[in-house]
This record gives sequence, structure tokens and C-alpha cells, in this order.
Amino acid sequence: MSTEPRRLLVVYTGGTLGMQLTERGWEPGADLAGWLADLMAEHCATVDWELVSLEPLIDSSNAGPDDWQRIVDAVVQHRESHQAFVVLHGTDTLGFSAAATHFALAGQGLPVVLTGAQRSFVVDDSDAPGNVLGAIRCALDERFCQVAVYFDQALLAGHHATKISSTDDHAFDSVNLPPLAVLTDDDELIFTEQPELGVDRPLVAEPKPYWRSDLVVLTLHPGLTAERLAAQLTPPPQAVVLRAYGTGNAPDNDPALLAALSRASEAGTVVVVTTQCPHGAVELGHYAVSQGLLATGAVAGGDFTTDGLVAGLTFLLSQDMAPEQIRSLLRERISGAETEKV
Ligand code: ASN
Repeated sequence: MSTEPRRLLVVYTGGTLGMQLTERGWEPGADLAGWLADLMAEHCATVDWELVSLEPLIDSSNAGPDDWQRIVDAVVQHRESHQAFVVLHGTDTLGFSAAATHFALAGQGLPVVLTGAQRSFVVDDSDAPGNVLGAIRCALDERFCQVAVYFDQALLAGHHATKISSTDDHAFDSVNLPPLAVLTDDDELIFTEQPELGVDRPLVAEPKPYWRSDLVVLTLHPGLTAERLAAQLTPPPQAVVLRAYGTGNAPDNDPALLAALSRASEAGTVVVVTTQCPHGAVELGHYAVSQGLLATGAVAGGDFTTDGLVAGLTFLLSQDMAPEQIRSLLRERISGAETEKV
């Protein structure tokens, strides 16, 4: 491992962190470059760094697979000249972008940290300085070499981080995986789980760029009619993330409901089951009631979040794989993910 200090690239995509208040509400446009230059001069004077802005700057509610790819491209294009990457991003969809960046860069050993803020740097009590400096601290640490999210003094694996509060400084949690590290008030970075080689084993050898696929997230709720579910599956999408109950349960007392899912699977839709619970994994077949769902051809999403599955499925669909190929890769790498972290 090189002992040379890492050269840092900051990739700015937008988000509250650099927003200003306009007549329409908060939107990108504050002088982020000027603020960051002052912050770096005050706290990181010895760091060799560069800023790249991905124009147009966006509220992350507008982010999609094209934007994920722009982040990945920015990192890949600078991987010879820079050794550490911090991505400044809106928090609303940061969990999706972090997972997408993880899948695209898995196995490359690149230290990439996504962060954002709940309040713009223009506000007195902004959480932007702490998050940005913490993210930089992590990205420059020679022990760190994967895609992660830094927020509120914690470093979280990129494919398990999800937004849990629209207002609190503690806006992100790592679901079903302990934080990778915590940053103490004394600026000590304590790794709780060493980033081991193989932890982020790539799903495919040479990933193709992200493109916008026809994927839908569906949530079960008591009283959902088979007609409504069937309408949501017409025409059959390429993939469904099905937010079921508990360990992956769905009602088995309405054959028409399960028939709608079976028809979609037979038509080539990849159905992946996750749980509506904030924590815990899916295990199809654990309860008898889930046998019906299992029989539709649905695949368990393991301990992945909705964010992780949307990004992961979009990644696999972008590889031009046949539905059965995607299902078997999911079964092999995702369904039992609580025992093997991908
Ligand atoms: N709407 C903002 C965004 O995601 C929220 C934030 O960054 N805190 O861009």
C-alpha cells in the first residue's frame, strides 16, 4: 500500500449542503467552491485537492441512473490523478446513489465517500462543515478503500446506508450492517469492521454504464386488491422490488393477488422481495404464508434495503442480462447476503 498522501477529488452534485434560499424554497446556487476553499484552507491546508462540479447541480430528488453514472465516471476518469474521492450529494436519494456507486465500483479498491447535509453551509448551525471534513478525513485514511457514506461521525457501507430522518443531524443509518467506522470528537477514526478484501466482490467483471430501466417498487398493505396489483404490473416491468411484511410474507388467501405476481414473473419480470421492517432480513419459506410468494418465482432480497435493491437491480438490468441470469445471480449473491456481504 502506498504511503504517499492521497490526492483528493471532491465531486459536487448538488443537495442542501450548497443550497441557497430563493422565492421557490431552497435550491442549489450558493458559492460552494468559495466556501470549500475557505474550509480546506482552515482545516486541511496540507491536503492536495481539486473540485469538480457536475452541472447542472441538482436537488437529489431529481437524481436517477444517469446521475449515478456521472458520479462513477467522474471517479473513474480521475483515478490515475487522484487517490481519494468525496462526493457531495443531496441526502434525499443519497442512499440509492451510494449503493449504485458501490455496485459499479465494487472490487476496485477506490476510497469513495458520499456525504451531504441537512442544512446549507449558509446557515449558522449547518451540519455541512462537520460532514464534509469527516468525509475527507475518512477518504484520506489509508486503511479505507471502498464506497461509503459519511454522516454525523459515522462511516457506513455504501450499499447498506439509508436515510432515516428528514430533519435530524443523524440522517443515515447502516441497515443490517454495523458502521464501518466512527470518528471521535478527538478526530480518531475507529474502524469497527475492517474493510477486508472480497467484502465488495463485484457482481460482474466489466460493468456497463447505468441506464434507466423499467423497475417499480411496490408496497404490500392490508386490503391491497388483486386488481390494483395487476394494474401496477401491466405491462410487466423488467423488475419489481416488492416490500412485503416481516421476513418476506404476503397474503396467501387471495389467489388472484399471487396470480398477478406469477404472471409478471412468467412474462420476464424479476421480482425481488424485501421487508417493510426498518431492520432484518428476508427469508422466504420461513413462514408457511410466504410459500405462495415463493411459488410465484419471486427471489429473496436478503438483508438489502430498498435503496440497495433498486440500485442493484438497475445495475444488473444495465448489463443486458436475461431475467433468469439476473435471478440466479441474485440467489447466489443477494438472497443469503446476511452471511456473505457483497
Ligand atoms: N432535498 C435535498 C436533496 O436531497 C435534501 C438534502 O440534501 N438534505 O438534495
